[in-house]
Amino acid sequence: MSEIITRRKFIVGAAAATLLAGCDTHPIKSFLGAMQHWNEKFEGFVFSPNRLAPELPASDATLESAFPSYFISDTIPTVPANWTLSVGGMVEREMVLTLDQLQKMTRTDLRVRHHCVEGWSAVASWHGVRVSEIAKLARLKPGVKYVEFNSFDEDYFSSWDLGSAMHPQTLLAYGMNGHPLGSGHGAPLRVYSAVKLGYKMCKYLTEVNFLPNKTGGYWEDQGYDWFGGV
Ligand SMILES: Nc1nc2c(c(=O)[nH]1)N[C@H]1C(S)=C(S)[C@@H](COP(=O)(O)O)O[C@H]1N2
Ligand SMILES: [Mo]
Repeated sequence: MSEIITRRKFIVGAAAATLLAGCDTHPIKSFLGAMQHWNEKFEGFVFSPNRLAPELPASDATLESAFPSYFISDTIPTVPANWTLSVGGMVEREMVLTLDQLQKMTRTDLRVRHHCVEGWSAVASWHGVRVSEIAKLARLKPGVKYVEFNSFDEDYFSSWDLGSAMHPQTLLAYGMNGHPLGSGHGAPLRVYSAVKLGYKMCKYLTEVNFLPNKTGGYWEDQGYDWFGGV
């Protein structure tokens, strides 16, 4: 536990490095405490499936070289050979999907601001498949209430409420700014969503599991707000 907590997170990108210099503690925790209250109060309204977050024009995009890459391992995680995405849990149809299969599904593009609790934000355009599309193909069994995303770097994971995962602006993204996702940003596949803070959006995805129970998350288990709504 303490080893995990003291592990230094790495951040790449000149702008981010400047922003975070001398910022190894988590000043955001009190902010999160305040947010939790806000989330509980507005959750039902904010995550109504009909309510879309406003998307931003291309002119708002952050220069990609200035978009921070933020990951917990010491070096940039690289894509394992024969990478696939497993979809399972309480579903009628478990699936093992290749990147090629994901890229042939209905594509959704999304440009909204990314908010990291460490104090930076940035804008890019993301391209991928809605999680709701994956759920439709897998056919959820009754009783699914949560979705857990798992990653191949250091057992990073995060669990989400089903409503946020099914939101039309929650994607499994394989592209960024018109090109395939780079290793710094979660290649080959990551979660990107208009409705969650950065740490909820698992990069380097390996599994999506539809579950009846709530699990935690890499940062959530260390005190970050579980809901993590924007
Ligand atoms: N697998 C994995 N996903 C992750 C992380 C990570 O370290 N590993 N960091 C999270 C945090 S704290 C943020 S802010 C975003 C950063 O995404 P970016 O590197 O594309 O900016 O990824 C999130 N998802
Ligand atoms: Mo973050």
